[in-house]
Amino acid sequence: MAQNSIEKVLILGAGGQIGTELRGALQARYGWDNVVSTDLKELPESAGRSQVLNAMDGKALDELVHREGITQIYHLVATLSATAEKAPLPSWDLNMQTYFNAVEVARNRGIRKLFWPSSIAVFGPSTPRNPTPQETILEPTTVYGISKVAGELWNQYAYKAWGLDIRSLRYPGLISHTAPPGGGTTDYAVDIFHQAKAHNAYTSFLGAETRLPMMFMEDAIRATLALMDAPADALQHRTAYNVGALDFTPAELADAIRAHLTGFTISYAPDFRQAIADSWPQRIDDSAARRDWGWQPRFDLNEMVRVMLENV
Ligand code: VAH
Repeated sequence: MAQNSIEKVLILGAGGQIGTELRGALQARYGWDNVVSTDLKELPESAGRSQVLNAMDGKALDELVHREGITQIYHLVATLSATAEKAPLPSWDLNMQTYFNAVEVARNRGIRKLFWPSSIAVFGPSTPRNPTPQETILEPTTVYGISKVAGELWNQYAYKAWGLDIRSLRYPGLISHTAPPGGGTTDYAVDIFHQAKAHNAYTSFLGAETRLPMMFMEDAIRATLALMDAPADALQHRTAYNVGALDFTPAELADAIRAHLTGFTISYAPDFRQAIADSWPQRIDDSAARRDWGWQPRFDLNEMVRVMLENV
């Protein structure tokens, strides 16, 4: 892929589940030296150009953006749903202050495009669950979900008031083998592979019939780059886009794993995360993403399971 040398890309939270894979895709697209990966913790050599940055420190962020001549920012910092419920106010502060720091630096330093992930967590018990439309009721019951609704509305405000080109996807549960589970309610669908390979058994913290929308990380990265590549005037939604790929229950996932790992067993011990999952969609209507910027998932359940078991 031809490298676009005029872009200089900054990733905040590059050590997380999405960042661990997104940084490679961005390096391939813009060139190894044109991507700066940052996180609160030191990143491995394999991350390429990187440095420690606390995204809560707006001054340090501004200095880095100015020094490096950054033109695009991918802001991936957040405390996810289950973890945020254990520390609501600090999680709100982290999710929102880092968001405002990124928006402020985008305004002051002429950042061309800013990506900020939203989530199916913006939906709540009053939202239609099957399927969940692009435009619908957003009454989340988690702090993480509330922060994502707030961010989506700020995306729209910043576009209309300041012309900031902020783009966002309501990611479903993301499944990858390159980063460990990150405190999300959907992360049972990541941990199950690690446990299956180690013990041929898994105890699910969600009940057998809990249907959730999911996506393999390769599809999520492709969706992110396709959204960022879309012409600005093609985007009809400036809050965030629904994107879908898969949906399954823990029982269905276990059956798909058992087709590869004979004798794999699953048991169920639902915990506080069951109530979070029960407030979320079961299936996503992503027709707006397919219409506006050509979204098309590639991984089905069996292909995702095959690749995960090969690589975990
Ligand atoms: C979480 N994986 O479970 C995240 C996601 C679909 C929810 O944002 O919190």
